[in-house]
Amino acid sequence: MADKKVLIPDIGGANNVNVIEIFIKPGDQVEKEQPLITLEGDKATMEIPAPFAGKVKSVSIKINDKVSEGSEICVVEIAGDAAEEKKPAKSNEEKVDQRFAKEEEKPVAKEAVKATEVKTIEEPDKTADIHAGPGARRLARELDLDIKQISGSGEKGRITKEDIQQYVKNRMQSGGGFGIPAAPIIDFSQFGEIELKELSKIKKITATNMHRNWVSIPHVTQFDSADITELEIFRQAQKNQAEKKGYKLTPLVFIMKAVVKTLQDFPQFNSSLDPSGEKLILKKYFHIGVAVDTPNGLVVPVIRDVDQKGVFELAKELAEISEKARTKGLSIKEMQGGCFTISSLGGIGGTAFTPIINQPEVAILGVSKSSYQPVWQKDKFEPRLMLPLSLSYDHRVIDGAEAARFIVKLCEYLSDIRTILL
Ligand code: CAO
Repeated sequence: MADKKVLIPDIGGANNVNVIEIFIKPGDQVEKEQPLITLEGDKATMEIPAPFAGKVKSVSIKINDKVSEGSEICVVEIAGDAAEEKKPAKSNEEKVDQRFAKEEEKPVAKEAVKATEVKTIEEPDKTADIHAGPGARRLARELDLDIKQISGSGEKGRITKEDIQQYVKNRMQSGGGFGIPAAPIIDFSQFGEIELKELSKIKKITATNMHRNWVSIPHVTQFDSADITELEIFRQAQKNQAEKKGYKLTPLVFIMKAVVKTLQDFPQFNSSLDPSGEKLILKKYFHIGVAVDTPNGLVVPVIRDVDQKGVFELAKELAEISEKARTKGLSIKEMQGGCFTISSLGGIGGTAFTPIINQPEVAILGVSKSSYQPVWQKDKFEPRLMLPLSLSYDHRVIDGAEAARFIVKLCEYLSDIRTILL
């Protein structure tokens, strides 16, 4: 065992060069040529590699120190054989250190300097003005990234390895991982006045989930319309009773009941794909997620055991949970465990939309605004209240014919709500 000082080697005559990165700390085991620190001069940055392997005993410099050739970087304890091997060359300890500095460090350090310089010469226009250490540049090259596209978070905008990792992560999230070119970064202020507004936490989470669901699930949307003329007569007759108790009896709770009945008829819609992609997990419970629009964004509380509840109970629960979602916020538990989601825009308007499946579910129902339509009945057109429905399904799990049968059956139940009792 012997302690060796590691000194700054010949760095091409540069003096008072800034230390911008230190990769070691006392106790670290370093390998020969492993980068110890990064220096930044006027025109280039360079990593100083370890001249030998060993254990770091102490680090003699700190970030922003100014160093020149011969400045001490650290003291490294080298193991028996390595220490012995070096000793015969010079008996004097100081000379051994000098030997390492002059004869071993120099070629490696020159290599490092050379690599940086070559990069600058090879691509003068592309990267010479980019503030990044050789390690970051190397990583960008290995990942085949254009370092000019990456913004640096380090001092003076220097690009760090973490910036590169974050850039890759962002690209993966924005579709880069699917071979889709990342969207160009545009400075909109060149076209007119703009304002930057931070997205709410809910909107950020929704964005991530929606994007993942959209790109990872092969979606197909099947459309149909349910004749809810009779259902509406029944709902109007019951509405006051609910209002007296302080909540609204909207079409949604009837749709929830009809959906559950249809899920019982078509169990593959009440399932999740096993992570292996080879099995279907069929659920024997019927928890329905309902998309709720809140000032902070979209949330999906889950109403549990809808098969065991009546429409009044569901209406009360829906009123309470949507109020909570809009005012106090929901707990994670209140948003977990859903089997199938209903997204109703019926209170707002529109004739159809393509809802995005709420993974790990395999289907979602979009409900649009009902309106009176002329429908051919035997020998004449009659005004019927028609409810537009949009069923998006995961085509890995559900075939088109099954989806068509599901929505047709759902429309039948809604056309004569008594049939859900059968
Ligand atoms: N057709 C016609 N009228 C409808 C209807 C439909 N499909 N659905 C609801 N209505 C009526 C209701 O009867 C109610 O009218 P009255 O006040 O006269 O009774 C009115 O529209 C408003 O209903 P509502 O929206 O308050 O209640 P709801 O039970 O239909 O929906 C909730 C509750 C929480 C789902 C809803 O308020 C909501 O947040 N919807 C938005 C969901 C959303 O953002 N989805 C998009 C997700 S994907 O981006």
